[in-house]
Amino acid sequence: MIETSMESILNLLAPGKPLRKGIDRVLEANLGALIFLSSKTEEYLNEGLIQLGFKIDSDFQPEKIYELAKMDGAIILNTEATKILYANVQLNPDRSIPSTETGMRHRTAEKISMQTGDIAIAVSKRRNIVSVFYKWSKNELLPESVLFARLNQEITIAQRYKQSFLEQVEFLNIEETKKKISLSDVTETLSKGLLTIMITKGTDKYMRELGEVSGSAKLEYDEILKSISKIVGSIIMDYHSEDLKYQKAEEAIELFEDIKTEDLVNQFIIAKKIGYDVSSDDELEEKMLTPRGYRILYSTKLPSQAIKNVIETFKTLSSLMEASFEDLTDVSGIGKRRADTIMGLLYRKKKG
Ligand code: 3AT
Ligand code: 3AT
Ligand code: MN
Repeated sequence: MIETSMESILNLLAPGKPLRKGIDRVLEANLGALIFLSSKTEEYLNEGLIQLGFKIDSDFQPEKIYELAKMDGAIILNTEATKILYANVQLNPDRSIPSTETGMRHRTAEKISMQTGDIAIAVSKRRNIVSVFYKWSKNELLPESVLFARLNQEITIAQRYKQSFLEQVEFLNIEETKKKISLSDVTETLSKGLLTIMITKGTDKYMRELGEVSGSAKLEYDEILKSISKIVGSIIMDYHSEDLKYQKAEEAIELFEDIKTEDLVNQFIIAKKIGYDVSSDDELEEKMLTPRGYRILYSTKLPSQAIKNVIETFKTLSSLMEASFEDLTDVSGIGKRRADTIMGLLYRKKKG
């Protein structure tokens, strides 16, 4: 993931980080603060953009922010928030810059951030909220308890989708042995899997803000993304109209990278993404497909090249199911141990 600037800012402000601790102290004491993370302090002083104030010049400590917030004016930090440079500073951003805020502290924070491209944080005394201004964007920091509740709520929703997806996969597992899979079975399964991934990914905004305190939700998040992406990817590779050349199953999800959220429930669009141009429900249900066998093979620890060789040899899961031990060991990359593993899998699949 690319680290955007707002992301690194929220990281500086994650619960437990020193800057956030300082701000939390200010909030608890019902004080306000205006904190400016200045990148060119000397230049700003010369331009009159900032007007001192007391020189502090010390390492950042949360308690100091609280003490300094008792004074009027702004507190100036370096951009990494590791040093407190000045306090009781008057900020004079360009008056002609428009602002959508009302109070002076918030207007000043918004304007100076637009003017300089630096970060300004307004801690509201009256409303007990923290607003982070960066260039043209504003983010309100939610209290940890609220973030935590929302994160857990959304992870719970993701878990429900995951469950429903896995039930649908189980249905595919059974139907595949009877060789009756319709295109609509496949698109419905993919739809559920892709929704699970999308909902799970949606929780990362809370996790970014919560940082290290995301706790077990973070583990669940990683688990869902890893396991579900692999299954969804191997279903795509099983049923796509062409044999795709991805090394890892989860890479196949890139076919859906540009799909709009609302299209994740559109069976025709999903069908099209996996290479089938259909326009009616009847076509979706009547088009019968045969899996190649990627999903069952990716469920093992076999290296992807060996999997590729097996698929190239047998083409479909049904002809793979007919393979003998010797047929398997004839495949390049498949020795006796691997052939054994595959035979065991196929045996269990035949028994249903
Ligand atoms: P007290 O210390 O409260 O008697 P003060 O002169 O220190 O008065 P404050 O800083 O408490 O004043 O601010 C009171 C209001 O004045 C709040 C804000 O609307 C306005 N204000 C404060 N600082 C500025 C500023 N730099 N530019 C424009 N308005 C300001
Ligand atoms: P609250 O929500 O009331 O905390 P506000 O945006 O309504 O914030 P105020 O006008 O009440 O802001 O001002 C509160 C304090 O903010 C007053 C002063 O200490 C500081 N402040 C306001 N404008 C400036 C400025 N231009 N430079 C430095 N400090 C300022
Ligand atoms: Mn006010």
